[in-house]
Amino acid sequence: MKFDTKVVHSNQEPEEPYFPVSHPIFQTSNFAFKSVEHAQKTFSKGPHFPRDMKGEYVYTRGGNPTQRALEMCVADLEGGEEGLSFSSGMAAITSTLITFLKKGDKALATDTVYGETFLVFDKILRKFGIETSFVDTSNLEETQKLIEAIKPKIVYIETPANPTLKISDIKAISEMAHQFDSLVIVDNTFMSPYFQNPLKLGADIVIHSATKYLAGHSDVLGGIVVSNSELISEIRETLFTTGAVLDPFAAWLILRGIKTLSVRMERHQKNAMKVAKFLEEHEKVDRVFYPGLDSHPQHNLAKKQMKGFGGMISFELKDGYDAGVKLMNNVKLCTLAVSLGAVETLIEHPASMTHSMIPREERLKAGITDGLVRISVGIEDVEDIIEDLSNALEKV
Ligand code: LCS
Repeated sequence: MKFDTKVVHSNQEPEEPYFPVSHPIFQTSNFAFKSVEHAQKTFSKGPHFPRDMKGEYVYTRGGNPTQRALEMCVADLEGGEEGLSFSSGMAAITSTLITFLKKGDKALATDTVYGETFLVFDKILRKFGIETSFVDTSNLEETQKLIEAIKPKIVYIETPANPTLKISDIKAISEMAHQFDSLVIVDNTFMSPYFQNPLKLGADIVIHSATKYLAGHSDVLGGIVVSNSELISEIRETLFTTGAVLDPFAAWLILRGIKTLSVRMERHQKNAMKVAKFLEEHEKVDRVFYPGLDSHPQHNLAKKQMKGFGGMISFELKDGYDAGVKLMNNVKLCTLAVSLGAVETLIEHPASMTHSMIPREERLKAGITDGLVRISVGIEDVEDIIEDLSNALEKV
């Protein structure tokens, strides 16, 4: 099946006995055994799930057919062997990291990762004796130097990064990291599997906050990890033990969202390109960061490793922090909210909102300036989005 067919059908074949067209929600905490022998056979399989998993479920913390349909659907979309679902993107990230890191290990991460991802590395893992070095992974020379110096167990890349839209070269970094047997993990939330497939570029593990483009409607939280079956089995043991599982209804909502992923991503991108061009011309805007613009510092890399440029834009207002606050307080159609990747246009000011927990100096070093604004361009009529931004910018 081609990608646009997979989003609709992958792992959701109508099945016996009722052949429902919409995949069922298995809203159950546990599964009955026909006999002790059946129970023994089921328990003996451990954390390794066969691809065609039927009648082998025990307890929804360890697997559920609705979760499984979603996991295998996203695995198909990413070109990986197997997926694993979690209650949120952060649960997926944390569970994956604690599976492979132990006391004394070193990690390397992109300096401008999502705020809470930064805190997992910098606060939680550090507390357990795991040191993370942050670097601008869009700078290959610096990244290579650091990989050689610390020989990290894990190289964690977010590309495009939240919220600077800096792009890191997944293929080149994977090659560097693999010389030291590091595991390369890529957060692919911003592009979705429609526009970027990190495993095909050499990464070992891909992670999504399914809350964003995969689900797409601002109505559910979830996280997905995709990799080979061996690594997924290891992460599944962590998930089963620590318990950040995705509820079956939430899994179903994400599966439903994915059915329109291709058509939504096309529209997000078309609208974002027009909004980015409008902002680039605006007198109150200093700079616009959108991978689709010629002016983006890694525009050529974006064209090489991504199939499109997505729906996320960030831009710098000339008048800094206060201008950002004024813009936020004057938009009407654009919703002032965190999160991203939804049908609605969402706007936020990282310095006063999502990244306010990062010390100012560190924030500035990572390129998150006081006047930086992030916009997740929705699928509304683009003229309405531009009119709203234009009106609000007049008041800045
Ligand atoms: N990775 C990226 C790139 C994200 O943007 C987020 C959330 C996460 C992981 C975590 O996923 P969650 O646990 O929320 O499902 N980003 C958010 C943001 O920029 N504003 O609010 C949430």
